[in-house]
Amino acid sequence: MRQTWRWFGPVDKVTLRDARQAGVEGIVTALHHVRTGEVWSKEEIAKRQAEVRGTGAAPTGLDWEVVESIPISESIKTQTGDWRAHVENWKHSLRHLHEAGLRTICYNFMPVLDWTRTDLTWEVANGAKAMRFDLPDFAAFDIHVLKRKGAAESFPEAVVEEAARRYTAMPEARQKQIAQNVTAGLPGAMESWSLEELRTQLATYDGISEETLRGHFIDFLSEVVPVAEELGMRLCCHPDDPPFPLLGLPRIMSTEAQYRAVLDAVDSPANGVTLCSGSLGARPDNDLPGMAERMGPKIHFVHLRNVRRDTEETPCSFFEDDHLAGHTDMVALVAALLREEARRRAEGRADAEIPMRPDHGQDILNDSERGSQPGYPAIGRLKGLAELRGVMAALKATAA
Ligand code: DNO
Ligand code: MN
Repeated sequence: MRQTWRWFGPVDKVTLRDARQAGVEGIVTALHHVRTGEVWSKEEIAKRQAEVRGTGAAPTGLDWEVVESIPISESIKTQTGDWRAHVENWKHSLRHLHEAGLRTICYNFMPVLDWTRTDLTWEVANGAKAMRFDLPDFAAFDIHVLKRKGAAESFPEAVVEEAARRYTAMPEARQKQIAQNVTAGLPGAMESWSLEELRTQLATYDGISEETLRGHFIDFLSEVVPVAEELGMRLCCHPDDPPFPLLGLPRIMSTEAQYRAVLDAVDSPANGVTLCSGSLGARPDNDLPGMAERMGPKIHFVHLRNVRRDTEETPCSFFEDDHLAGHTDMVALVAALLREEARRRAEGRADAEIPMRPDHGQDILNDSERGSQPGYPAIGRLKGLAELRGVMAALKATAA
């Protein structure tokens, strides 16, 4: 697998030089500064590409290999307002990226939120800081702080009771912190949303069921996939994180069956999957090595990360464990992905190598002093990548 690394652009506290020292082969980035819905211009793409490559005198030795992500506007997801223009702009961005030589495009179709956690710096036993989703804390926020209508009905009874107990003892600072953390995953969203803003956003999904949202997604894919196919590009959808409904919002990319429905609806080599083991792994019924095996031909990009669930129910609390710890059998998963690559090589495909990146890492050693993006520290990710690299090398050596 091709070892890649997410870089948030020149603002990223983790530099390309750091990435190089972590041993990465390629860069994953996006034009985070372009407003959602707008076209990515050729100029802005070229500028980012040059930044990644470095100058003549100081080349980084790296190139922009995967786009993550071209955001999909809320208008497209709800089919309101300027959504048709946004779809055209998305296609336009694809054409521009193609001209620049980019072929692999990751995106997600999560309404309102990207990844959601209650804690960004939860201390694990050895003192490292991990991201955590705590279901009772999240329920306390949803039911008692946000006071969302119907919130109590969306959690198991025992969680509702625990949430009430926690809320009674919850300092206001913690309530604020959860509210802030819930939207911290939004791309570039360093500023947090107010409760009012969040309520307004949630209201735009009133009456949008899982079925409706899937319909909107398929409509979107029916437009963009033919363009990508014609250009020889690969679109790959990142799963919901966590992979269950939150805040009353529908979630449609959380399970293998949901992926299958969307892959079958718009059948094309350009309609593919970003297999994110950390996101999907928060559900005990997602068998990651099996999913990699069965969806293999459609996997265009891989995020390797591991979570440890507190319980075996869905929804549940979980935290981001070390890459080789947690509940996903990472060795079995990597083995399945390497088998897929071998099949592609046997077919003589030029794109047999699947790009992977260590997705998130814990803050270890002096990571917290850097002020990097939550989940994207230098050393924690370097450690994850180094462990995964070892697994890949060992599996390759024993297969040979
Ligand atoms: C979580 C991360 C996400 C992801 C975007 C892709 O697992 O990988 O932030 O990058 O959702 O669109
Ligand atoms: Mn991911």
